[in-house]
Amino acid sequence: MPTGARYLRYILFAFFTLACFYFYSSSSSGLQTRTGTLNEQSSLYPSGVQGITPKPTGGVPLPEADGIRVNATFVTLARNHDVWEIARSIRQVEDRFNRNYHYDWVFLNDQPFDDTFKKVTSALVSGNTKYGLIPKEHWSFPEWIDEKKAAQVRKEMSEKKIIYGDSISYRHMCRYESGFFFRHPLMLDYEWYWRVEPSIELFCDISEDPFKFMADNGKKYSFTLSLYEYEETIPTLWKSAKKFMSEHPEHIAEDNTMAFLSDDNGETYNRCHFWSNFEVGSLNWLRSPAYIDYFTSLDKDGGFFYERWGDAPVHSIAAALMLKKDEIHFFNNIAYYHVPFTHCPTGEKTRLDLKCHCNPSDNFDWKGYSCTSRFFDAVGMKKPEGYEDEK
Ligand SMILES: Nc1nc2c(ncn2[C@@H]2O[C@H](COP(=O)(O)OP(=O)(O)OP(=O)(O)O)[C@@H](O)[C@H]2O)c(=O)[nH]1
Ligand SMILES: [Mg+2]
Repeated sequence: MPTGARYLRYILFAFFTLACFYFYSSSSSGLQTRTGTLNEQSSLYPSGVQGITPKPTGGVPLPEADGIRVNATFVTLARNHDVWEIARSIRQVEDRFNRNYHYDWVFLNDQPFDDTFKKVTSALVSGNTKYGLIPKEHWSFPEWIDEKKAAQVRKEMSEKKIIYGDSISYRHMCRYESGFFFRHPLMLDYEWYWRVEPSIELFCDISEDPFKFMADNGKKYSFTLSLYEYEETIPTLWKSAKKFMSEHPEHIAEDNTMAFLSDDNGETYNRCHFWSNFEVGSLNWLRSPAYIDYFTSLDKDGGFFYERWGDAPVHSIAAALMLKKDEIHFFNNIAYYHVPFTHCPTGEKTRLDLKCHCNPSDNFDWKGYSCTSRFFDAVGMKKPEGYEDEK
């Protein structure tokens, strides 16, 4: 064959390949554009759903998820101005874990998320991102609350300089995290959640999927840090919890972790709680009649507004009373920071294997103000080797 004709055939072949490639890529970006348009037309979504952004297809190729994933999502409650602080958290979660798994991420807000928030977060998350608006009735005073009385409490707490004592929005936030986030329409698609707050840090690789670990091992609630609650924020919380216990004995687990909460077999509360700014847990448990009865009972007692009950003691009391001991898990392997406390795994081998960059002497677990030691005692677990050196 003459050389010129061969070249012509090569050129035609290259042109045809390029044309196919162009057709394919422009049709898939067309799909993205359609989705983008859909995102803006919130009327097409069920109420409370502001938009869904599929995982990014452009840019550097993502590593494939290794192994089987479970039906789980990250969830973050945030305001638009939290964007750069949550961006830092997402980047760490992605680098240490989710880049290999691509789990979705649900963002919830009492105000519509703005374009910057959506653009920045959807670019960072390797899974789908979903943006939800919180319905007004989940973020306002319920009709049984006397707002004048609540305002008086805020004034008094502010005078006493109790942290967030004067804040209305902080109270709505604590009530929402206690009783509603898991019922948002976007969360109904999932069985497991991992709560992430702005400005957290992860210090080690997460080598095992925590969602799958929970599912495979019959766990329903987990924590990395625990501590004592401020007494002034919860003066009647235990009274309310005891009322619930006497009205609903059917919801109390036989093999519970009361010993974590109380030093006198339930008479008084020792204020120990799991720190809920980190949680991996079962949404089905939170949506169960037991938990809903518990939240409804507490909510009617009014302490979210007449005091300043935090979602951390509320979740913790529920987990310790209504779950079996072995359904609560302490993640030693997840090294975590939320101002001002650090959980750095106890055990040098773990820290080296997981490429941790935390200083073990910052580990809060075995210090005086932590309740983790009590948790180990309450569930009969042996404390890890080396814990005495970290006291
Ligand atoms: N949409 C929305 N989110 C809020 C509001 N207040 C707090 N949040 C979010 O709720 C979560 C808990 O609030 P934080 O302000 O972190 O409360 P905290 O952890 O007790 O206190 P810090 O020590 O300040 O972090 C975070 O994810 C916040 O972004 C609010 O008014 N609206
Ligand atoms: Mg926080």
